[in-house]
Amino acid sequence: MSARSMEGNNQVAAPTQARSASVPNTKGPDVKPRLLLMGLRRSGKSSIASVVFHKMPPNETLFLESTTRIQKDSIHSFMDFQVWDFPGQLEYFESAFDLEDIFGSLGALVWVIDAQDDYLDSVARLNRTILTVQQFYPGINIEVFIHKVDGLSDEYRTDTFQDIVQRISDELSDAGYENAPVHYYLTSIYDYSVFEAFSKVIQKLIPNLSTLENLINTLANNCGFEKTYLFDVLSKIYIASDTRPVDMACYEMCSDYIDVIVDISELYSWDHPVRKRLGDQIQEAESHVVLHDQTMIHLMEMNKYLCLVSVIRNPEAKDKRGLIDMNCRTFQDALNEVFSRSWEERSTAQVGSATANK
Ligand SMILES: Nc1nc2c(ncn2[C@@H]2O[C@H](COP(=O)(O)OP(=O)(O)OP(=O)(O)O)[C@@H](O)[C@H]2O)c(=O)[nH]1
Ligand SMILES: [Mg+2]
Repeated sequence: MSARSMEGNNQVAAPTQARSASVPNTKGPDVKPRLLLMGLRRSGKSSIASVVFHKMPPNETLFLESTTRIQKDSIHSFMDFQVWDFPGQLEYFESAFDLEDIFGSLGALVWVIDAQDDYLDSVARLNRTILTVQQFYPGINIEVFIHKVDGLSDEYRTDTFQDIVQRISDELSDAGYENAPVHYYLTSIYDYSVFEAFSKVIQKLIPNLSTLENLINTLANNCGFEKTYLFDVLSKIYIASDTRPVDMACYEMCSDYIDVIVDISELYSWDHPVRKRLGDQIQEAESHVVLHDQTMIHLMEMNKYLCLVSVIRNPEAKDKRGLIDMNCRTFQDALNEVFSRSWEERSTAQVGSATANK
């Protein structure tokens, strides 16, 4: 197993910058999609940003202080984007705020509702926000995170979900919006749901998503993969997958496997004084494991930011590793063409693009 070069590459490059809300810096050629995290105080906005983008262990969010200024995070990854974490209850529709500065950039508004608390006030504010945003910025996706559901029973969770959806859609249809782009997710930082939800939010902002999905579908069909995810290694959100139904257990397994490989890489990829290279080495990490039930997980690093993780249940797959690797390399070439950016310049050796069928 060559587990090199996974470590250290996927930095959230710019540190969190706290800037006064009244002097946003969105002018100029900065066209990064922007994710706005809004909602009432203590609903969990900063916790979500810290857990997903800064690898903070969920328990440590208990010590987060209340946000007093808009926290602007620039995320440099396969796609550059910004995450703005707002203080709760901020009256950004007051004249002190320039709406164009906040909503004027293509992206998503993520509204976080604390489902363990009384949510009526939050829903009312969200309705006001949606109506304003729809009026002036209809291109913004509105993503509602019904959050902290870890503390709720399954039944109560479903009831809460339905009640919130009903209250929002009633208000919107009264105002004449039948098909407003509002999507709902049940989330918690204590399981994978918040990563899954963020994956869906980010995917809507990727211009080439359907091309990526088509490529992954072709690869998965040719190799007999049960499920394939293209992960952003640092945040472990997946930016695309094949279009078969999402299976949370598969996602969790793949996500955990990335952790294993990153840990091994960090432990063993330091420069050993007496270690000699025996020959040319593949740049990217590549690894697989076969579990007790014969399920194979196959991981291949695609570039500085992304890795492809597949679940294979076909018992013959183990004998066809060479073919799987070759198909994944062909996929890698196609992927890097899709994201033709400077960081893929190193892939000079272009292999033929024929995909071999299994
Ligand atoms: N049970 C549970 N608690 C959570 C979850 N997410 C966040 N919390 C807790 O909620 C509390 C508030 O979290 P913050 O992230 O500071 O909330 P915020 O929305 O940023 O609050 P303001 O900055 O004041 O607007 C913290 O004690 C977190 O530990 C979750 O998914 N489940
Ligand atoms: Mg906060």
